[in-house]
Amino acid sequence: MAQPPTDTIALDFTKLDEAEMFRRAAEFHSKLSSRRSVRDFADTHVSKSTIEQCLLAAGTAPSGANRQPWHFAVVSNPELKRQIKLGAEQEEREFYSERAPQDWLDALAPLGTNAHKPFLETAPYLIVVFAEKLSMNHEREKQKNYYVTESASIATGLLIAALHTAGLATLTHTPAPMKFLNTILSRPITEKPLMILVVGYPADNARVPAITRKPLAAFTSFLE
Ligand code: IYR
Repeated sequence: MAQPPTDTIALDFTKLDEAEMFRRAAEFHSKLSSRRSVRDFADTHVSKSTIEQCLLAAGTAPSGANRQPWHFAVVSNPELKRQIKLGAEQEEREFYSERAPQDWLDALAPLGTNAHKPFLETAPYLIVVFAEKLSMNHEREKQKNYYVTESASIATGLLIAALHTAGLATLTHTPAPMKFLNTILSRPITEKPLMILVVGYPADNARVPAITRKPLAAFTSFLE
């Protein structure tokens, strides 16, 4: 059966000359290359309105069938942050002492990570990203979503870029398993926790591991 025609609108698009295009692309790369995952946070207040603008940027992400299958639980409540820290540290203790194979522990050694996650209480915001496997349609019936992990991950990437552009530090934190986040934050089991984004200012004395990024040729192939 033919699909009914979809409403369309004119695309808002401005064509740039090549020099300007290159300049903007290089500037964006330069801006993003100063982003680092931070594990030492200050407890300095961050304005909610800035976080909201960054979330709006995340919400522009493309998604499977435009279902926008993401939920961001923005946690600044100290008691909830404390519960998340306790839950994450419990998982992490098991990870570091039992679950992680030696090769994984070896791979993490240069980052200096361990089961202690004080930043989960220090940082002003924890943004817990959930991917909505099912959502409600207009008739309040459950409907399956598509490319849920991909869509929510793209939105999260945009969120990280937006927060960095706004001058905030972030950490993607993935205690595994993460089901405890559904319980603490009262999210339905149809939502899969993807990660915790820790957001705030870095501590004054924050240090980060000396890492390098792969050169372009190491992660790209051009088939011309
Ligand atoms: N989730 C643990 C372990 C960890 C795993 C990877 I892969 C990292 O890049 C960093 C940490 C933790 O947060 O300590």
